[in-house]
Amino acid sequence: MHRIVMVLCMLLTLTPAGAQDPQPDVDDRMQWWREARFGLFIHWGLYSILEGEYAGNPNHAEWIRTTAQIPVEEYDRLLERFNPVRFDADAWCEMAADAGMRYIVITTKHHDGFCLFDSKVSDFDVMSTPFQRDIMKELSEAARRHGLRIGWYHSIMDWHHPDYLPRRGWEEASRPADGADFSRFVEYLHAQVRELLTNYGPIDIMWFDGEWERTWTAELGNELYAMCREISPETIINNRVSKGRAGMAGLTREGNFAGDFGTPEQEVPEGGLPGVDWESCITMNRHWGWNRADTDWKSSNELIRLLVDIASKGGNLLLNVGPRPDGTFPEEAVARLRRIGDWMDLNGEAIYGTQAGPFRDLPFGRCTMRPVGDTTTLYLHVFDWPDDGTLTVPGLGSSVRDAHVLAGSRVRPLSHRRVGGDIVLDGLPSAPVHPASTTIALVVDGAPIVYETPEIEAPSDIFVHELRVRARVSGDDLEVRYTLDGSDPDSTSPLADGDIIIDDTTTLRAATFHDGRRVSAIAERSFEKVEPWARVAARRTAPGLIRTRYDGSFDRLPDFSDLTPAGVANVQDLSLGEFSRRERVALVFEGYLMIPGDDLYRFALRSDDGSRLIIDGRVVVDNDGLHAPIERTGSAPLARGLHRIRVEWFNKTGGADLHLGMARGDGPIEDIRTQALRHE
Ligand code: FHN
Repeated sequence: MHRIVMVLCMLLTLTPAGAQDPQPDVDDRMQWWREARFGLFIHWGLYSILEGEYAGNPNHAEWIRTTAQIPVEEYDRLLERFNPVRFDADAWCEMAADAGMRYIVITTKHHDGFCLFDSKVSDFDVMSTPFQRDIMKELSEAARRHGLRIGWYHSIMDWHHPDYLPRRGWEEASRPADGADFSRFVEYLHAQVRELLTNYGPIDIMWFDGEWERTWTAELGNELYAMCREISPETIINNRVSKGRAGMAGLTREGNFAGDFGTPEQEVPEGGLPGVDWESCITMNRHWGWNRADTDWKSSNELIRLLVDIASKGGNLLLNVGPRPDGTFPEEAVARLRRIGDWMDLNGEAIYGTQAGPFRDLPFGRCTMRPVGDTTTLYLHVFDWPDDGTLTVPGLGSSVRDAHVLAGSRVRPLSHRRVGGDIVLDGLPSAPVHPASTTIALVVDGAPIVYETPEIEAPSDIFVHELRVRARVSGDDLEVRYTLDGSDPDSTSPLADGDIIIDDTTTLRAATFHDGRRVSAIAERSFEKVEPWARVAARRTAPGLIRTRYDGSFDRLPDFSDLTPAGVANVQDLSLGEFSRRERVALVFEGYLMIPGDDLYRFALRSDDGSRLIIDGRVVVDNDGLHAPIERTGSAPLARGLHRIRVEWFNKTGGADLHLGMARGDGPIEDIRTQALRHE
């Protein structure tokens, strides 16, 4: 019986569309999107007029109203300057189609609240500018003329509507929230989404954003999702409609969070995620909106490899362009789109409608695949072209029917032979077809059989007493055998068929076996038995921690020794309390953590924005940076008794979050008991 190797995927679950939808409905409406693999993201609006520069600072973009703290009255005057006379929807769509893109997602309204469409419920729209043309109308019609699908990006967060809450901290005084009614804002949001889904023909995607602030809830998100479903059943909706997005990693946390696909941002999930729909949105340079000073453009070859990498993991790439104030695309973007299109002309079949390849990693590049009848075509994307005319495909157990290089009409056949658990291809041309990536099509019988190197799973590489470790590979009739004495595993080595208990410093070496024969490389991982960090002596202690506040605008955790405290308090735990709504603030929590027994302890620190956990003066978790709520973990071997603990945190603007959990040994991560927190 053939085995399909399920590529080990990140321990993430995706709640399919609005959990109430039966899967078949989702599969039907997602089909075109799964085939498409590649779309164009467009960030355009009033902010584009400023080209990223304000008061001598050239590093702004679509957030400029907030990052430059521009008063709303001043920002509104940009309406008079919005007149992109060179905007040509057909030219945009032609460039996207020629690049091999299958859909476009454009900002109908970004966080600044300006609407690029003719809205009957707002005057802060394109009809209040000299341009007076409905951009969504022109673009949706042009897209269909060019065979493209059309999607609307729409921000929930709105820095202009009087009923949106919260206000930006810096403008609370100048733009008070008196009389603001968030439920009235929700009605406004619904009214505009209804306009967008009913006034412009069939809309293929609703791409929500700006969902992270505390006023927007999962309940409101699920309601908005349901409304979109009702108005336009065929429209697919991203996971930012609700509250399920796990930070910039973008995939959907477990729970009842609506959304048809995950939305990693500026990153690509580590491994393939079989059965999960996700799309990475990524900029060509460093900004979403146009920034004239940003010359840090990714090369065309980097962007081609990015598309290949994402497709090889079963995802879509939404590649961004930030048009200039006059409505044209930057020359750098035009050139990149053209070169990507040249590559797609030759290799599109290895991207469109393919699935994640069956290999966890390949030394020479990536792999996408497509089942075809009783065979599977494996598309090997070779980044590093061999100079000896041969290419080894490691661990491929399948029978090969055909192998050839994709080179347009110049298809070039290759010979192939089996060497142990590998397939070796011969007769490769001396030069690659394309410097970014050359595709070799390998047709194999049935579903691919891949002998993966075992994955060695362990909660940590260090331990105090013992560690439970697993060495696993997917596949019905594959075995994993291992050694702990540094020797190579062979057919007589112990089977890894459950927990392997490690109770001394050692290196575990494991390999995959099939019919008594080793068919994979050897995986190895070392584990060290360590002494726990000694407890610290403390004078009399009392419950709780000491929290010190520092006011300021930070992009990273500051050096607190340079700052003057703005307030000190005794607190019960790490709850943010009033600070969950504060901007431009940093907090330091200090005291002791009571540890119940000698062991290895794992810590999970989640925050928005940055944070850091320090125990006995050593950094155990570093979660610094400007980001939405994301969690990072770390571990420390601790002796029974008191240990000095320090948690640093800051929030610049928008949502705020801080949470610390801990686990003993390989137990579950749990909230820290307040009784375990002490201070002198
Ligand atoms: O804040 C926005 C940002 O401006 C941009 O629109 C990105 C694109 O996905 N989304 C938000 C940040 O996650």
